[in-house]
Amino acid sequence: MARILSMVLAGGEGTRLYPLTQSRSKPSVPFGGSYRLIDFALNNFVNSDFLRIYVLTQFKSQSLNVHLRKAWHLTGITDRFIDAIPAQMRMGKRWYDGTADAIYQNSRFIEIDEPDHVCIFGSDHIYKMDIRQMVDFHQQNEAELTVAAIQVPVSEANQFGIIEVDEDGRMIGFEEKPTSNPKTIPGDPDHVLASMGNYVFEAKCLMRELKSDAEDESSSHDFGKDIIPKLYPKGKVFVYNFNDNKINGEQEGSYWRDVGTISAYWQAHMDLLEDEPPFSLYNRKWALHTYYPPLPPATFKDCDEHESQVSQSLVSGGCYILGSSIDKSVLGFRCHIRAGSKISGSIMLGNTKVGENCVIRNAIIDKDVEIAPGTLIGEDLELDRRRFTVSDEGIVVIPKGSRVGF
Ligand code: ADQ
Ligand code: ADP
Repeated sequence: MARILSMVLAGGEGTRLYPLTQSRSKPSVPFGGSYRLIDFALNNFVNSDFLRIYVLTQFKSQSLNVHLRKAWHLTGITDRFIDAIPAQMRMGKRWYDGTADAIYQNSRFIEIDEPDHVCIFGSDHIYKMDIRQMVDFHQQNEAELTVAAIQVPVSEANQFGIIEVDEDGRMIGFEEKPTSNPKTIPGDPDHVLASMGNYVFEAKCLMRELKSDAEDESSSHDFGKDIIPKLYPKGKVFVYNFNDNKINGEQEGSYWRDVGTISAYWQAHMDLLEDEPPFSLYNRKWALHTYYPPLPPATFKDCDEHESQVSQSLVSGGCYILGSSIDKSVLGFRCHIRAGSKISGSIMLGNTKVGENCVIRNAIIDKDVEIAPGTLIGEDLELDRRRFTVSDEGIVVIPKGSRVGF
């Protein structure tokens, strides 16, 4: 068995998710009622039996650190760890430049560990991947670098590294976020092959490339912008097709979502609420670990003339729904909704208090928000725009700790 070290890039600022990233980094943003974005990448490693993981943090990392400590603390067995590494400025007094610099500044950990291969993955996406299959593919090809890839619509090409591949799976072209004329998939002008930002490197190749990149003053020290474009013409760079990945022998539909914008974040929650969700939370053989606080079960009660009605929704522990209706919504821990309120198309990140007779539509409500009785949100978007962030699609976002309507 080859020795594998995993490094998860978890420093993303997540500016397009503002205000959800006002006090936490993007990987720490809550998702799906009980999870944080980083949980999906970490579950992929842990469920693939890769249990030696460094998590590289940078911006606003305290919320992420707390979550890692509570949810992902591996104890007792040496050589199994999930360790957060804050930026340590070993290579001079500066934060990380690009993603390659983040790894380079921590290359001492790779030297000490002496792995054969290093998995370098992002932590911003919702997906399931059995990483063993990608590492097997990498080893079979005796690749120096393997990049995971997925087909996306050509209209999204400017958000990704766009790959060209030959029939043996070898990379023969790569352009980071092309602004015009992206190379489409042969025979399919509507799609491009996008890098998922997940890499398996042969360790010696990685160290060599990082060192030479660090010495190049013109480089932005980024895997997508610098390392891959330089490496593929000279080295053995292969492309792993995510469509080939199976979870416990079954195709899980190749669901992979960047929830980097408010609209994508909202839509990915709505995906969870479909009758047959394209991303399932229920596969017991691919359990999605996270931190679950000690809370009572969600409670639904009727009161006076108000019945509680809940449909197409996910409701987390500690929620208390009293005589109100919840439709197509995701409620995080400890949300209390009072009589006569109607919640639809909304996401509450946790510890939300909603007073009597509120109407809340198409909203994302961050933690610790209190909403006064009779408040309308998502009904009059002009009014909401004056008070809150409202996305182009009309999703209203209420920042953490707000008191609304008092
Ligand atoms: P981007 O979407 O631009 O492109 P990037 O901002 O480089 O992604 O972030 C990648 C990962 O690294 C994320 O998980 C992020 O949180 C983390 N990260 C970013 N800056 C960091 C830093 N300074 N320190 C630590 N972690 C950091 C990349 C590739 C594209 C590919 C897309 C797929 O460059 O080729 O298509 O990801 O989403
Ligand atoms: P989250 O909203 O992401 O769940 P928490 O409320 O659990 O974050 O906070 C996690 C940690 O981050 C706590 O130690 C908290 O004190 C710290 N924290 C949260 N917000 C801020 C902030 N704006 N500035 C400094 N520390 C913060």
